[in-house]
Amino acid sequence: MPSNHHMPKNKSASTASVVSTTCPYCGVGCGIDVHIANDKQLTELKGSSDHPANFGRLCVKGSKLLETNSPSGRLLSPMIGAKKASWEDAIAQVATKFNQLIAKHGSDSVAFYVSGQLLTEDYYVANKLMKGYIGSANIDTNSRLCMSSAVAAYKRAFGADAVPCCYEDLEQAELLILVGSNAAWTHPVLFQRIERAKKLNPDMQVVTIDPRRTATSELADMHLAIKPGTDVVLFNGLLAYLDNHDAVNTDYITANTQGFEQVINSCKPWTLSQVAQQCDISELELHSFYRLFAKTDKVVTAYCMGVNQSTSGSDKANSIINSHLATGKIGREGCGPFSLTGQPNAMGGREVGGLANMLACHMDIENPEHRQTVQTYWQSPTIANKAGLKAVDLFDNINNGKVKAVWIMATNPMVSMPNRQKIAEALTKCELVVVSDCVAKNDTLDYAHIAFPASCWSEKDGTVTNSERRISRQRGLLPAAGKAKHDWQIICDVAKAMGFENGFDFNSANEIFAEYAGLTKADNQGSRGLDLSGLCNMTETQYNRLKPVQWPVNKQYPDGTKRLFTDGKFYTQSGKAQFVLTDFAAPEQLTNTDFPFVLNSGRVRDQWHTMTRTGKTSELSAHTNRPYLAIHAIDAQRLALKNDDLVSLSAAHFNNKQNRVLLPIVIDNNQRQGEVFAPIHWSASNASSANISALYTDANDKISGQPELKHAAVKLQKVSYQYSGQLFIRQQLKVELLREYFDYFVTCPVDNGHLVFFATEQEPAKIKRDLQQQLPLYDEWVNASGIDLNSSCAMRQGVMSLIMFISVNHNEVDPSWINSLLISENVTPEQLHGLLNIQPDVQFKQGKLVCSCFKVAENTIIDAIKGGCNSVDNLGKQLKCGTNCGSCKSELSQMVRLHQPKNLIIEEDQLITLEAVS
Ligand SMILES: Nc1nc2c(c(=O)[nH]1)N[C@H]1C(S)=C(S)[C@@H](COP(=O)(O)OP(=O)(O)OC[C@H]3O[C@@H](n4cnc5c(=O)[nH]c(N)nc54)[C@H](O)[C@@H]3O)O[C@H]1N2
Ligand SMILES: Nc1nc2c(c(=O)[nH]1)N[C@H]1C(S)=C(S)[C@@H](COP(=O)(O)OP(=O)(O)OC[C@H]3O[C@@H](n4cnc5c(=O)[nH]c(N)nc54)[C@H](O)[C@@H]3O)O[C@H]1N2
Ligand code: SF4
Ligand SMILES: [Mo]
Repeated sequence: MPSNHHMPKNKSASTASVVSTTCPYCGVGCGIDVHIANDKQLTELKGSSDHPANFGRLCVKGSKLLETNSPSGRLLSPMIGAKKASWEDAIAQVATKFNQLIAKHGSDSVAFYVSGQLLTEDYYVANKLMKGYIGSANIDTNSRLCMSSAVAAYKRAFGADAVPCCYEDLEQAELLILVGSNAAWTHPVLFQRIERAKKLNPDMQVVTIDPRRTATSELADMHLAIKPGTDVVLFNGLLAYLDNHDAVNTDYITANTQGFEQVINSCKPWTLSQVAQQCDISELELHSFYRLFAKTDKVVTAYCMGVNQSTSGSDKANSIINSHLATGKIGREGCGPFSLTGQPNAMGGREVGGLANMLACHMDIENPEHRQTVQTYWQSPTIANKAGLKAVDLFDNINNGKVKAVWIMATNPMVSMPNRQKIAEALTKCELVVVSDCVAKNDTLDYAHIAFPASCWSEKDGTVTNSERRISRQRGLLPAAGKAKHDWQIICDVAKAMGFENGFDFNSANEIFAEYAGLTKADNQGSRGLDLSGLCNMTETQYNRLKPVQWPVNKQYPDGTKRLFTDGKFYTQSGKAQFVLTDFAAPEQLTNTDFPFVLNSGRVRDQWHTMTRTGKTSELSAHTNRPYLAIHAIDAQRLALKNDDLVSLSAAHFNNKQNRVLLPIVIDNNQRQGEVFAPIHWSASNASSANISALYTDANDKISGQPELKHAAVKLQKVSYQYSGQLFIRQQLKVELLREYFDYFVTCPVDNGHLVFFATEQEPAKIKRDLQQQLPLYDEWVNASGIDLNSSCAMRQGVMSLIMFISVNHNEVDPSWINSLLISENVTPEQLHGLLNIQPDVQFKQGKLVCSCFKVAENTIIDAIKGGCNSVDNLGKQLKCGTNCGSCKSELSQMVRLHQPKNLIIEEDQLITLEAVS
């Protein structure tokens, strides 16, 4: 039992305890208190009121962690091919093959591709094995797709990958600019903190910069819907404006920075009218934004994937940093350029050296002294002396045969890397593909020769670092399921089997953390900000009790450090921050007459990445139960498309029918014309053709290597099938089977089973026959057919187990209605009649679910608004929606704006914007 890893807050009798841990999803890094009964059952969960990231709040993903923590779908045993294997055999095979390849082809013939969802301790040993023992730097991470531009920009400007700000700065700012961030959905608890700060300080201004209007823009006083990819122009223009209007801080520039002259000269050509034209926004809007920045003392610019995932991602980030350096809006309360990290431990990975172009603990591969420091500390047989392959290049080199074995941990590159076809080819060719994952099936596991079962949240034990440099403990609450082991254990076992007994003889996460903290101290003497010398010699108990703390933690700052650069000193050789020249470059994947639409991509509120965990529960699937392509009404009209029509998407480089992408459209004027948006979450594991990664090319930022995942050029073609339908079924059908039956499908969980949306050319009678054959235990089939409709129900041992509608006119029914009848043992004749003829009971005409916590749906909310409920607060009072996790509040605000009889809120909004301008 891992009970010695617990930090019980209270223990009553011997049966119940409460343990504090952290959420495994986003980079906000919320603390969570979990109630455990009898050391084995997680009974209740809530936000830790004393965790400085969230002070008790949780978003909907965090608050549903217990619902997604079931053992179903877990990988419980090592696998060699399709067969269960012993740990000994699986480890031995991996170690032997790695050693053989290294002996024959050199250390660069093998690689690790890891993840910002590993804990710091896992990451540390993976990096140590590759760089200090195998002797290659071929370890890269999915953070390449996520944070690498932000890292490159910080390093260029500050001499270190050091985030200057803390969360309080977001609340203390008088002007908060959110660039390429949909924080309302992606950093929901931070967003709620911002919302609250704005309420407490009505003078606080929020500006969002995003080609799309999003849930986040609901809070904004000003939204700049810039043309995608033009952020550098916007911020270079800002710098020119600031200089022209005496709004730069000359004292700060002189005392603490270098390179201003050159940069300002390069920005001067960006006049207001030129910026407005290039960014495709009005001069008036632009001017008011620039004025606001110039006149406001405390400004935070927070940015995320709309900035990083671009061929000019590093320059975008540096153009933002330049504006803050020029005005001295950094290193003090409520100020700074603040890159929001996506994954729970993207920051921890950056700390230990998880990227191919860094060494460890913020030391550089190219620096011989740093290499010496690390090798001496590790007492390792070797040390990598040149940068390894970054993600895109790594898969290229698997494809060209130079890299012959890859070990993928805690990431699903088949779905998340651009150019899916190339990733598939690489993994097919690769002599050895090893995958460590906690689930039994995802698109990448399909290619694994050997799969290792990893422990997951609630079992894993170690530390993570959130967006504000805060290290928190993620604690093991339960023993690992089945034969699963912790990632660090698996890595150490392989290392030992490869012959590296000495460096990997760890018995606990604490031992690894101690070694890591020691390395941050080695030869540091203030030269590196990442300094954990204050956490070096923790006992097991101290480690287990570790309170969330922000690095650096050292003699000078024993309780950690909120804000960096308060003294104006940076980690560059001169100690001064560097202005960086940032030239505007258009995205690489440009539209043309054949491929006229920009494809933008991103996240939906309740799903996490490739859905291996959040996709398990109906509660997180109800908000957005299928993938979609959002398109402006005018574009839709031009293509004669209406809501729910299926379109096939293709890109110039993409000519593989098997990998085609087929999505239903949603008309949504929050897109700019000519631009479409699709969510990233769906894959071949749950849909016929919804994984959009195939549409993006390898285009990536020259400096950071981060792929351009927000800007592809695509063509849309309407695709029609004669029939479409919904199949509700108790048991999950294999996707391979669904692929046989339907031309298009997507499957999601509902409370009492599964729902498959589908479209097909196959005749309803044939589909029914196939299903009957497949499901011999489903008896008592009843059918009805009308002009539009075929419906069928089937019972299994007297229980309603299958309900299917097939429609010619593509009509749909409300899933919650059907769900209420599924698994029912006594469906009345009236209900059956209603079912077969699609006549739902009145209470099931509510539309889409908006509030997942209290299950409040769209039409109920609209009725309330029309009935006079004129604010989010009042909706909360009347319907409870938005009053628990708050994730839906920005949508509620949007709905109030849209449905309120006199559109009062819009007028209020405009007033605020006008005030800001004047
Ligand atoms: N619900 C949920 N939350 C998550 C995650 C999740 O999977 N689900 N994942 C986490 C992770 S790892 C990450 S990295 C973060 C990502 O968090 P965000 O970056 O906030 O989320 P995205 O939806 O990827 O993209 C943000 C916005 O960038 C905009 N954008 C596109 N092109 C441009 C451009 O050229 N300029 C500008 N200014 N904006 C542009 C898009 O329209 C989009 O609204 O979310 C984290 N949080
Ligand atoms: N087009 C487009 N593509 C994108 C993005 C985009 O915005 N647009 N965003 C990019 C970004 S920012 C990111 S971060 C990536 C994310 O993409 P991925 O990292 O590929 O997505 P995940 O679904 O989080 O994959 C994590 C895998 O690790 C497993 N796992 C979870 N916990 C553990 C654990 O403790 N140990 C082990 N061994 N396995 C575990 C999960 O089951 C899952 O299979 O996608 C990128 N791809
Ligand atoms: S905001 Fe939500 S997903 Fe992010 S850490 Fe907090 S609870 Fe988890
Ligand atoms: Mo990310």
